[in-house]
Amino acid sequence: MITRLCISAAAVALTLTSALAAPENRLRNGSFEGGTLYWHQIDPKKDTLVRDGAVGEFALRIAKGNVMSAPFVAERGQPMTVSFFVKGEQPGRVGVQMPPSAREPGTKAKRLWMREAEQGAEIGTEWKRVSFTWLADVPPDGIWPNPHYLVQIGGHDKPILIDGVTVTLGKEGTPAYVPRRG
Ligand SMILES: [Ca+2]
Repeated sequence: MITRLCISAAAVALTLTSALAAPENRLRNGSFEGGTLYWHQIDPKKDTLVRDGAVGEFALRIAKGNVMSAPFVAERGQPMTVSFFVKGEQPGRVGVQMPPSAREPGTKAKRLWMREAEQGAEIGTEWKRVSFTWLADVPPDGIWPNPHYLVQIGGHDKPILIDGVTVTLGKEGTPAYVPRRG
């Protein structure tokens, strides 16, 4: 009886530790189940919800160009990682940027619309989880005092589907979607 109690207590402690260590998703609506709320640069002619989710029912199909997430709060100077599921309708490439949420400091720091700001991966026609890390190290600016960043994702003008977008503190990607708490 005493042994069993000890094991239970250990199991409870382990569960609590895992819960505390679970990464927090800084993005809202990364699974597109609530429409495209919290996503920007959405053009209804190019960017559509499709019933082909990697997580839940819906994914976002980007026919051309890029979409932008809502700004999220980063930790100044720390690595921030975006992870998501992606596939193409034919093999291709996904390109991702993580610029400051204000255009001017982003451009000045070469974090927006610049080839060197982009990271990417080859994609196929099956869902694949990819992750990319940037340092949230762009200096504060008068018009951009706080470390708010956003994620920009596109398929180099070939149609791609994305789902389960998760932004976490640190260098580790998340192997699955992390629903936003609260
Ligand atoms: Ca989804």
